[in-house]
Amino acid sequence: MNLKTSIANNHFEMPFLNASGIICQTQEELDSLEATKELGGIVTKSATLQPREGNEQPRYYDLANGSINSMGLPNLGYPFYLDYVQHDHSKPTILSVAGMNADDAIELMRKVQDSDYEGLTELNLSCPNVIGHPQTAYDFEATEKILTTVCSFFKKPFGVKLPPYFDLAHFDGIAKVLNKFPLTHVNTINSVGNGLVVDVDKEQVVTKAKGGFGGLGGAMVLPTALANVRALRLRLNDDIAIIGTGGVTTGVDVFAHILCGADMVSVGTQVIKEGLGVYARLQKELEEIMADKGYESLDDFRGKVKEL
Ligand code: RRO
Repeated sequence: MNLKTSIANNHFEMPFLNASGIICQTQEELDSLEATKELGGIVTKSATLQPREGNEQPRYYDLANGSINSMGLPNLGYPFYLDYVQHDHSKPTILSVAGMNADDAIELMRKVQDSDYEGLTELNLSCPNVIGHPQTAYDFEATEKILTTVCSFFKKPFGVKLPPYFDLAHFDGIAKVLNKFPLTHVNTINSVGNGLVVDVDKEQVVTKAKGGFGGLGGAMVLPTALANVRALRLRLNDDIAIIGTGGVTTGVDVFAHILCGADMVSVGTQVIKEGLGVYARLQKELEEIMADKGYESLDDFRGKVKEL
């Protein structure tokens, strides 16, 4: 069975990634990703210009059908992650960066451009949890403006991390913007922003920052994630790859993401629930469903979901 895949000139032995933010903040966590043989690549925590502690605790809450988080971008600051990705690794890296505003995002991309790093960078335009900062990619004009500036100087391979969209007009709108730029990939979806989980026994919300509003992930977001992968695959230029993120708990879910058009699939909440051993299970289950259907490579079914 061949599970190889690629994004631009970056070749991955396996289609599985960690979702940014999941076990990728510290050197020790990144080392544990590197040691996970079923992972095709390593994605860093979104790096900001300055190190950040993130939001007050509690900021992650486990649910039967997913999770809610209000982490608030805790990270060690971009120099650490930019240094990390410039070391030799056994698999490709994706350096995630997130500005607190447009100027920050542009400055971060300049730092990457000026470095010796030649791997993939991912500009996170969709963090839902920074107090007082809306998700950039819901504002198409602002997104176009940032990408126009970035592309005026950034000559390395990069993609963007998107929030989920919920209206066909919005899929049209964001795709029209993204197709103007030489992106390697889009990563869809970030968590479903500003959900609210209520503990009815305590009559209280479950996370501290922003009055309990936070990003939803895990099984409950799978249909939204598949819709975004499919809708963007139908609209984006063919040379823009898609990383499908959201709602994966089984190898069958990975299969569904790829069937909708994903080139790679990343996993967040389920890694928190189950640990890094999840990837061996996902690989086994993906290979089982592919074998049942007589498929030998991801190309055999990628993007081929049928309509009625
Ligand atoms: O750190 C976070 O709160 C966070 C980020 Br940057 C993100 O992109 N998505 C998310 O669910 N949480």
